[in-house]
Amino acid sequence: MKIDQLARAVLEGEPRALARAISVVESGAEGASHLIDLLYPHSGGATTIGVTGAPGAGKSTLVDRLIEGLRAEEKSVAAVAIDPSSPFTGGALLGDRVRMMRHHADDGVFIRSMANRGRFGGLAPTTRSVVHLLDAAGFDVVIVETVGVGQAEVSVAGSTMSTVLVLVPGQGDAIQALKAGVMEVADIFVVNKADREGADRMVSAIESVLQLADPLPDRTPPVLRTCATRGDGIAPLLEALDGHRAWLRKAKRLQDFRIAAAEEELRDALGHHLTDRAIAALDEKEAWIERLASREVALPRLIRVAVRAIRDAPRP
Ligand SMILES: Nc1nc2c(ncn2[C@@H]2O[C@H](COP(=O)(O)OP(=O)(O)O)[C@@H](O)[C@H]2O)c(=O)[nH]1
Ligand SMILES: [Mg+2]
Repeated sequence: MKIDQLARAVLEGEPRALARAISVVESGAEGASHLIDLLYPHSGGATTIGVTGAPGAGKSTLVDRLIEGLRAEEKSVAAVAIDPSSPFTGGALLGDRVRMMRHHADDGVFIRSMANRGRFGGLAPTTRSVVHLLDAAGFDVVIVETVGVGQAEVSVAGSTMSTVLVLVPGQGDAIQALKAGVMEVADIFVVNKADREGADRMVSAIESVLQLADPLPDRTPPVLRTCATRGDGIAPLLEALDGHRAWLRKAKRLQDFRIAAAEEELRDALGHHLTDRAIAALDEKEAWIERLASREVALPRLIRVAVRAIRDAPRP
């Protein structure tokens, strides 16, 4: 199938075309840029939600419940997991296989796991492009599951409209460590596994850190309790997500978010693109790195050499 045909099939919501298009984008195969060029203008209509937290916090189980809740509202949902340690299917094998099977048979649901290739920031290199693609395909909601608790890991926060940080009882230390920066990490806090002891203490720990914010922001993230395995607390979570979106739509915040997300995406992609090109263009790369390690050359000079190498390299 030609890329133009593939793009058309994606826009028509053909599930097999969508799976192929994602593979093209993920692999960076020939045609990936063209495909993104064709589909990106059709994106921007979806609601995007990031779900992040430590491995095992229950993110996939929670996403599964969110899908269920959103389907009940007749919204179509695409979910991408960038957590090779526990993809959706893994959770399904351990847990409620039948429930996931139902999602798989549902045309209004698309689920995909992606490898994050060791990238810092919790996002696979091509995740943002895949989200745009799912958005262009017409899904009402796109959910991205990523691993991370600290600020540095939660780069997903910049790329989805609403970010949910999933914590579990006993993770109070993680929250204390974030201190005042905790506001930037999440729009909604969820204490999952509320069936376990210490959920209330965990909620208080988060709330007390949120109160440390100075100056007080115009919105304090809500702290909710869920038990994803039982499906408890999902309706309030969906309501909180609606509430956050309503807040974003006021006072041009959504537009500010889109501008900030676009800049972050550009910086991220450009950084990788230029790094790859510089490394490819650099003559005797290993020798330069050895010289850097042995203090024969300092970083500013090596950067100048690399930039010159890009400039002098033949056009790709
Ligand atoms: N007790 C309890 N276990 C849960 C809950 N939510 C998820 N789990 C379990 O925690 C484990 C990890 O869940 P998973 O969704 O794969 O976590 P992820 O790594 O964050 O995606 C699984 O065995 C789930 O069944 C919950 O609310 N209570
Ligand atoms: Mg998971």
